[in-house]
Amino acid sequence: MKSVTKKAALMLASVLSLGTATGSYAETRWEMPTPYGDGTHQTQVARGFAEEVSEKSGGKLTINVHSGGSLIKHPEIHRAVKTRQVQIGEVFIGRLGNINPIYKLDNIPFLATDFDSAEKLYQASKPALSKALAKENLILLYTSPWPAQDLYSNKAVNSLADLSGLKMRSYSPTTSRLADLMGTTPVNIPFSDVAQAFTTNAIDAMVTSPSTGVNSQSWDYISNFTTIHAWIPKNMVFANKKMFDRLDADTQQVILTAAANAEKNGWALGRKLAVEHTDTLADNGMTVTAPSAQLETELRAIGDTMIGEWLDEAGASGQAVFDNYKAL
Ligand code: PCA
Repeated sequence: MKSVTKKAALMLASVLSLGTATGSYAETRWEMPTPYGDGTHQTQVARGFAEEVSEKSGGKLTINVHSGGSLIKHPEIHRAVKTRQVQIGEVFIGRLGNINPIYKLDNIPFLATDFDSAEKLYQASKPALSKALAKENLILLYTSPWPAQDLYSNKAVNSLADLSGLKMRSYSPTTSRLADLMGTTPVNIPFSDVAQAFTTNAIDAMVTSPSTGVNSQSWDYISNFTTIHAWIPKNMVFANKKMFDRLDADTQQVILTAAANAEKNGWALGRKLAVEHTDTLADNGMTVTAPSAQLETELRAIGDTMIGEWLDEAGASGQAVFDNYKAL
């Protein structure tokens, strides 16, 4: 089915099911577009969340997960939930950086590079994140992290000079800025096109998780993996506030509990896969190395620049989040 037709059919089905009384209650269906494919832990977490809601609500609310941009493409998911084309959705937070600087914080390099720090940064930024979403009539349900972002290249990278002039994949406004500061040219490529972009030389390098390498079998198209652990970005799942408010209190509570469980599950998986997937890359023949002292120093200096730029852009509320983080 063409995606527009499929979309229309689903929306019609949603409307019809609202009015269909089965037993003593009206059954509701929510459509949940997600950006990444079934092989990623993010989609597994989303499916677990949806199953828990369907089960614990006794079928009162069914959430249909449409993974890999199959119902709505990643760049459109945020707006689709805002405009109630769908009731709930998942996005990579950093993509929304141009809407509100709080979304950019999710991709700032060398601020929170291990999972303990990333959890603190999340706790420190959560009120501001929820507030930013509330302004758009959205309610934050859960976040789920990716393993730390490492460097993929076709040669050993001992210093930034080794990357000079290369085309670097970017996936958010912040990573485009990072590519600039690294002396590379940013090229925006969605996850689904990464393998092809490497084989057609549209890009020469990227910074992403070992999981994304494993999910796209990166050993087929790239040789080196440098564990720079630059930041730990997150996906978030949010619902349209009006649609949420329409549910009865019990169903709302089922969603909130399932969301808290999904968040726990996602964070545990992120931690676990960081190790497992790095091993998988090595097992499949990629050269996995720790960054040299020089590369590390150069990258940290870029991190300092970007933290400074973010604080300038985010103003007093950004400073408050930053101070909260430092205090934790
Ligand atoms: N994988 C996703 C986002 C962050 C990550 O580790 C991607 O590369 O698109």
